[in-house]
Amino acid sequence: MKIERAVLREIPLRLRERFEISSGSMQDRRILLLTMEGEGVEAWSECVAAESPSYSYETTDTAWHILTEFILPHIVGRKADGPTDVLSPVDWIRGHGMAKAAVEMGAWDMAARMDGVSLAEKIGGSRRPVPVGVSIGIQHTDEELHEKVAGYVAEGYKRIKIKIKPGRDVAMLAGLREAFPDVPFMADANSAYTLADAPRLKELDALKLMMIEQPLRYDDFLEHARLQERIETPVCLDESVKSEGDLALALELGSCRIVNIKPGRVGGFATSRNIHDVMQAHGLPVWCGGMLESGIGRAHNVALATLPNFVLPGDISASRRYWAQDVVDPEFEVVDGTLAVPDGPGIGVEPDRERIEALTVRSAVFG
Ligand code: OSB
Ligand code: MG
Repeated sequence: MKIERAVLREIPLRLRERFEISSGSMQDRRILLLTMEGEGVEAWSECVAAESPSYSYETTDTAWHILTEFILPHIVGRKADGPTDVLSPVDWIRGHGMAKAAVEMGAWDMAARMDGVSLAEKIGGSRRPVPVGVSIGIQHTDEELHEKVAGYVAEGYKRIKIKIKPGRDVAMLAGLREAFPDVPFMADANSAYTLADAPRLKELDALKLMMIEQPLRYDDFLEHARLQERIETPVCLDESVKSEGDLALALELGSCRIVNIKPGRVGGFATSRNIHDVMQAHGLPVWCGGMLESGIGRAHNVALATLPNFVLPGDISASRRYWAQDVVDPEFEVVDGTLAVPDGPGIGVEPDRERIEALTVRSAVFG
């Protein structure tokens, strides 16, 4: 495949509600969208870097820098052997997986469109539809939290993820469990705790959570293993796992029993698939995480979640849970706790080109 031309754009998109996690909060997203043309098709992808370096060291601006200065000039106009070869000229770049993933995932969309098949089919996924959950940011009162949970349960979401931090954890979750005895809950701490908090995290065992996500440091494996030895609630890693090597270490040490795979965090679909396969071989489940994407990134996540070991509901919620108006047509809707997998070519949803053009605050063209 040959990418003849690429356009990187930044668009602002305001979340309907501020989203707060233990490491920061966001409302006004600055989203990078990438369009790549070649082989008679136009491919779309999204870079999931956030505005500030709290979840990851990457930001909208570092991704812009890496993509425009170091990646796109070297991949546009070059003949590649397919999506797994597109980034070969920039193999030397260390880290910056979110910037790299935007190109790699766009190349998969291009390959799918060239074959006239859906992105899900191109990457080998067959689960249809995909089960989904929702992630609720930190709420300041239990009343607000209970109201939100009741609303999402009524909308059919198959599991509810609650963001926690010290001071908004055990008592808050115990209250939720009492009010909603049968709802599948999980908690995500985004690294808000240390091993010294193990006794408090152990109290969560009584609440029968599906898992606790990334309780400890964003780059730590040993302490997660020590914690997992001491609690029954399965530990799920998010931030810590950015490569196959990270996963190997986590499995060797026993740092987790579940992994949240975000294709942007791990550098694209190829590594996502490798992580998926290794977890499957170990008899451990994975699920697809989210980064408050627009419909373009969401379409890529839906495709990934069709792989067989994505047995747990993902953080892939309806467009209207995030945006007053999404940038794709049709928008994503949740029906019976699932999202339909688009079956048109590539990502299978139409980017709203006019609106994207009107929203664009900066663009860079290659080729
Ligand atoms: O830790 O999973 C996370 C959003 C931004 C950064 C980190 C996380 C999240 C979410 C939201 O939990 C998931 C979504 O896109 O719905
Ligand atoms: Mg997380």
